Amino acid sequence: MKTWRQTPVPQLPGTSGSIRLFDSRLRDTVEIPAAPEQSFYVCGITPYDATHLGHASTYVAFDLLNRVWRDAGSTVKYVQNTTDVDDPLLERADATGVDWRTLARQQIALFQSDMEALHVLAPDHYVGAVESIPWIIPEVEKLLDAGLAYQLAGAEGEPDGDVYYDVTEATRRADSPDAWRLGHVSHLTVAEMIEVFGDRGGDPERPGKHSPLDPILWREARLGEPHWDGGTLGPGRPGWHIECTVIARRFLPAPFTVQGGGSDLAFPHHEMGAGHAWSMDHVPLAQHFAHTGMVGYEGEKMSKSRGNLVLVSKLRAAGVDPAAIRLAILAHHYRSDWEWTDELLDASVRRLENWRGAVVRALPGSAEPLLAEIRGALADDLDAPRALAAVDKWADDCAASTPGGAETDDGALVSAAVDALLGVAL
Ligand code: 5CA
Ligand code: ZN
Repeated sequence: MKTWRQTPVPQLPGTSGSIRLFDSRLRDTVEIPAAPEQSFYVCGITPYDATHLGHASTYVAFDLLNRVWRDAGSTVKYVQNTTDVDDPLLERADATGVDWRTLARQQIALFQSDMEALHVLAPDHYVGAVESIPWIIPEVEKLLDAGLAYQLAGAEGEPDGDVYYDVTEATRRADSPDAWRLGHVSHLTVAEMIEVFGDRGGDPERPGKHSPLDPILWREARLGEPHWDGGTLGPGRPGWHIECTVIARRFLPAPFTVQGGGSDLAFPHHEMGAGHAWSMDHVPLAQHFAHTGMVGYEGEKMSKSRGNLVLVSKLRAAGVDPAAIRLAILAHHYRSDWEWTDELLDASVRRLENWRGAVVRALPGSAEPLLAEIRGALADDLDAPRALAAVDKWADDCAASTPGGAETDDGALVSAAVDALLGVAL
């Protein structure tokens, strides 16, 4: 699938070095050494509603990682999926009387234009679930052959043959310290997993499953549902976790450097994806797992299913500068949960004006130390709020000392640094 257009990234003098990143699997901050190549996969949207600030905040967070790696001179391989067939999309299409393909196409286009406006660098591969079906089928067949997946007989009115991943069997066969076991990524207890599984796309109550936590790999066609030829699996469509596992492994090295997404994806999505990958060939999916905090609005997690959304496209249509939206996001550390407010946006608009004003009155010799501070803050677990505070201080110092005029060399360097590292065009 086509990805979005990318704004060019200015080259800066010097380079970033290694980066410290919080790894949710290891529950610790780890050092990721600078290397010629880095690779990451960030779980993409399910395209049934427009991009909200929560999505945007997750993609902006991982965009910082991309920018720091590039600044360190690495070649970065970046893959993102879009879940362009899944229950919520089909339900929304049904409820609104729109063809599910049309809905997906419209929302993907809107998402991509939002990402472009927010200066999120485009992935090298943007891959849909539908286009990955031919790659998924053989992997499900292999899991069945290996005895790590099983088929269920359908209850009344349901077809036979839905394929489930057997988490108990996969855990039982974990035979090395690197091996995936249930809880490997999320560290939830089984009781905690069961509690949230149903709300996060699972079906813990389905009779006949070996464990309530077994996730679906292949869903046999139901009347009126889209389906594809599944070879020995029968006509149907893929489960959610296997989609990302297969796409990631097709386009990235194994293991790749970082698997990313919101904290709501640690379980079951990244947990199960890591399990599927290990079960396929005993190679871990990713070296590190990183998760962003949840953005809330009016007291609750912003989510398409709740409908408490602030849409990037609506803000843009109302004339808000996307750079100010990006600054509002960057004002929070990516791992914290935070609330969107109108005041936050107002403050970000003022901050942007302040920075733009300072570029034309930059103090001689002020740019290099600021560049070092921004690099230092981002290398420390992507501490964007610290980077913003450093630019604020620089802007205030400049405003206090010089009367203003044309952009100086220092102004140009700060402008390039803020653009290249923070993705904010001044
Ligand atoms: N298609 C799957 C991933 S394979 C999916 O979760 N789609 S989504 O549209 O629901 O979410 C897209 C991304 O935005 C995910 O990484 C998710 O964790 C993140 N996300 C969703 N809601 C929020 C929120 N309120 N705050 C921060 N990130 C969020
Ligand atoms: Zn995913």
